[in-house]
Amino acid sequence: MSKIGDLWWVVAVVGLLVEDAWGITDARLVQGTNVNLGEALQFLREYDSEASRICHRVSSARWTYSTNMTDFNKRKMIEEQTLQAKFNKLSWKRTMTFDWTRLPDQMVRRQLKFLITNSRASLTDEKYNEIYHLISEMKDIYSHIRICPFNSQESLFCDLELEPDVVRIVGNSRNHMELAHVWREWHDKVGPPMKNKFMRYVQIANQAARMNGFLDAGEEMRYVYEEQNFEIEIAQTWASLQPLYRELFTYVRRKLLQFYGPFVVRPEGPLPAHLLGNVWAQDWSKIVDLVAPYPEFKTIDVTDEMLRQGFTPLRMFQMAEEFYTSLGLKPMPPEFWRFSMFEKPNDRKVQCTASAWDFCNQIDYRIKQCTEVNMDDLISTHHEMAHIQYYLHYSEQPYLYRDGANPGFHEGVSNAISLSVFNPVHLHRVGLFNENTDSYETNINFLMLMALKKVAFAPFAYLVDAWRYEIFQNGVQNMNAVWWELRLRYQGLIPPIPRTENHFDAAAKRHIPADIPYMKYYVALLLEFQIHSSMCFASGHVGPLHNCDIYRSREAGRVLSDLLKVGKARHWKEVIKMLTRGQSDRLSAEAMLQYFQPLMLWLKVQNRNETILVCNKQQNCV
Ligand code: X8Z
Ligand code: ZN
Repeated sequence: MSKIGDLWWVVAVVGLLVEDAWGITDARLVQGTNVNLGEALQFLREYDSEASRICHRVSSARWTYSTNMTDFNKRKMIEEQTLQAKFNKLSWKRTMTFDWTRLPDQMVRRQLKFLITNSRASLTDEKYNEIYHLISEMKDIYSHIRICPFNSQESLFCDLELEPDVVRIVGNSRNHMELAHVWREWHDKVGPPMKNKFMRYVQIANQAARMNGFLDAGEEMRYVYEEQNFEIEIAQTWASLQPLYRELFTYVRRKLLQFYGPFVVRPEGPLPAHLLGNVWAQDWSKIVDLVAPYPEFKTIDVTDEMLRQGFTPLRMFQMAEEFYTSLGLKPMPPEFWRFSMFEKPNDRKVQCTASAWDFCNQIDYRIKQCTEVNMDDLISTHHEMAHIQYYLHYSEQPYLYRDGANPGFHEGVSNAISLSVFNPVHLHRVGLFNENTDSYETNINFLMLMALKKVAFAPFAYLVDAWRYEIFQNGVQNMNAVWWELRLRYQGLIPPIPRTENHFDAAAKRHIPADIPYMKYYVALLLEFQIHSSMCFASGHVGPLHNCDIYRSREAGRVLSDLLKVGKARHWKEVIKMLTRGQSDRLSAEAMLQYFQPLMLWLKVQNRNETILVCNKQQNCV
């Protein structure tokens, strides 16, 4: 450890307790003694312009690589990223010379706190490089896994990739033997080769966290939420969602039992994880055909109508822009139209996952999407453009505040917009859906589809980091047993084939080897409905929440832009307070439960003769 590090440890152990503006009592991140406000302001000014400049260079290099995947462009990107990592480490060291908690300016304290936290910069160069390489190696293993198709004896044909092959088979196959085969192949191939690397990664991440004064890396991961009771609050939201999840689960289990029979699905037990239409069983919408409440009523899909009307990718983006300007939000800047990638080019290899980009220079904003003319991609254009709206609205903020109020906000906002767009009432208004949107059966079908996406996702989104927190806290022995304990407790799932500690099934989800936090998706899920509900209230909507469309409501637009322009300048609880007109500052499942209320009533009737999944203390679900 460096000299500074040693000194810091002493100060942290002595432990001066300092209260910041939101009551976080914390001295662990204090090392230096400098309390000169002028110097801190000067440092932040320099940091701001240099960080923005470097961020611009990195995003340009990343964009160039993502839209033209050559070795040369990859090298350039890594060079820029390495420079950025060095800059971050230097900035961290300079920040550590201040005693930020004693500076007499709340905004300065806040920015310095962000600079210090969530960083592995406290590690020696050697360990910093080691953890960086471990993560790259794990990501590499993940992206190079190829699996064998069902019924193939020859390894010659073992060339199925996660995307699109495995994802497509798991979504479309209704042959449980094939599904079990693919499940086994994917999980058996991905986990074991990276298990040792992951164990070493846990060790170093914990060392970094402890040097920063945290108990372990899980506590450090949660610290970005700036809320001491974060785990308790979030557990309470899950407790209130659980009854809805259990009703959905019970209904889906009966439908799967009817389809696959009692040798595959236990009538009153947990569900095997391979039958739900998704590699991780996190989104069940691909099996909507097996579980649709009223199969004779069509589930909404406007793709044919879009094709009939001659839609193009460009027109889909123009339509999304018009959605935002109808709310009184901003049009896309000229650079957006000039430089974005709306379609998959056929002369080069590109990274096709849809994404929205902020080039950190207050001018350049782009979307990259291999758009096809279909309904999913229409929703995606609106979703990605919400990210751009966020970027545009907080562009005047200092660099360190140009982000969502907490890690869930960006996704939460974008998904809240999607709730207005993927919505029979809206699609009717924009002339894409001409069927009757009033029928009870169509509404229940629609809510079921949404529940398969959103309600089914809740326990998974919650448990991924619950698992990570537990591993960081209690160690890496029994990693796989702990994973399946949580999968059973929260999702009611068991593996389709026996597992041991030689397996490492959490690694089947990319965010684990890639070191990407996951709780933000759970937070985003709650926020999505909270934001939707507030905008709907502002727009004067009456009636069920799932029928609310904020299109053309300036009032809803104002609620949204007020939230967006704060960025991360204020604590997210203040932002929620603003959003709820002072009523609450908490993350809450209430809006989500209200949205699904008609489905909940329907499910209760369907399940009246069933044993609802219940887990006892040993986490045995019956
Ligand atoms: O990882 C993602 C996005 C990138 S932010 C593609 N998501 C999570 C997942 O795929 O598991 C979006 C939904 C949850
Ligand atoms: Zn997004």
